[in-house]
Amino acid sequence: MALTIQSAQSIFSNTQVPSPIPATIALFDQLNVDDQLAYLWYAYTEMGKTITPAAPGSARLQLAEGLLTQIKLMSPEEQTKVMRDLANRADTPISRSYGFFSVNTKLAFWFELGELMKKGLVAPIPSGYQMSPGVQFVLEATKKLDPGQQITVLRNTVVDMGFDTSDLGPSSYPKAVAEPAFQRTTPTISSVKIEGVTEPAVLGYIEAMNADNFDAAIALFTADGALQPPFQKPIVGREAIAKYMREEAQGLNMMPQMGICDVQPDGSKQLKVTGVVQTPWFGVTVGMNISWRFLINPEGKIFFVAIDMLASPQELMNLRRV
Ligand code: EQ3
Repeated sequence: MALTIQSAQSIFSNTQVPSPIPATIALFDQLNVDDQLAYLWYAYTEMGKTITPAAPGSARLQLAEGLLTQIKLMSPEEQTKVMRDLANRADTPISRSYGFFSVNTKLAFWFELGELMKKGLVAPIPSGYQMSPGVQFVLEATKKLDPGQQITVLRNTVVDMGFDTSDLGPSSYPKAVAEPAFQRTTPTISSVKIEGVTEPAVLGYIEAMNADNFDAAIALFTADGALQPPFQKPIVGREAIAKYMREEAQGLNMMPQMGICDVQPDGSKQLKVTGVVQTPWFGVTVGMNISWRFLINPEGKIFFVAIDMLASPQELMNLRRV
């Protein structure tokens, strides 16, 4: 029977439990725009007491420099309006430019705005701002998350801001820019051992990703293979996966721990691997508990891999088959 992405998506689905991350983002989405911006400020500064992101490199900041310079020259009222427009996903020139940024450039843009807010060069949260009960509720919910989940909430809310450029025609696309590299601060994890897993495609995938060798990782996929990032639809085909990896998978440290492998009657294999991933934004200070669900075709190529954020550390041990 031919493998399909739809059937691949459901492998080991019975081991998945609801994640508190989308639940927290749903609460955030219900806040009005000023409360959203205030929530992000309080969540970010609270988080900053224990963990702080690494400053983005100058090459990355350069991509956001045009917008940041415009914003610095504005009056505090105009600056606040820009931030509201971004959170509202309004159709304005700045919100459009932001919409075209890659995920890491969006994060770098807000990182820098946060620094400028601290220095008083960009309008802070209005001084008379009274935290609404809604903001307090979402902050309480956020405190219950582990640090890996907290940074995922922050990341995903920032990524969703700005005008949605996906429906705009190619004539409105800005000139393509090369994605700056993330400098690795820790030695590359080269030899991978996963308790219960010896599948070469899986071990090769992790090794290639840990070296940012995306060409090698892509070569392990079938031509019609797919990668499904957390809370997203599958990205299909080698070219699309390669583009995604260059933009979003640089500098990650992947530390798979254990897994199971089921061989199917047609010779394909279904594997579930659990472990920890670190992002270059927070280095070794934050580990995200995740699982990889692989479907390997009978020829040993990756047809599908889904990456899921685990709901709790207990899920690292959850390798049930049924
Ligand atoms: C200024 C301030 C504070 C207030 C203002 O009102 C509003 C905003 C937005 C503000 C600023 C907020 C800032 C600066 C937030 C910064 C957040 C950051 C840097 C978050 C970074 C998070 C990174 C994460 C969650 C990375 C996760 C990566 C994963 C899980 C990777 C998984 C992958 C694996 C394992 C694969 O095998 C394939 C690739 C893939 C990438 C899917």
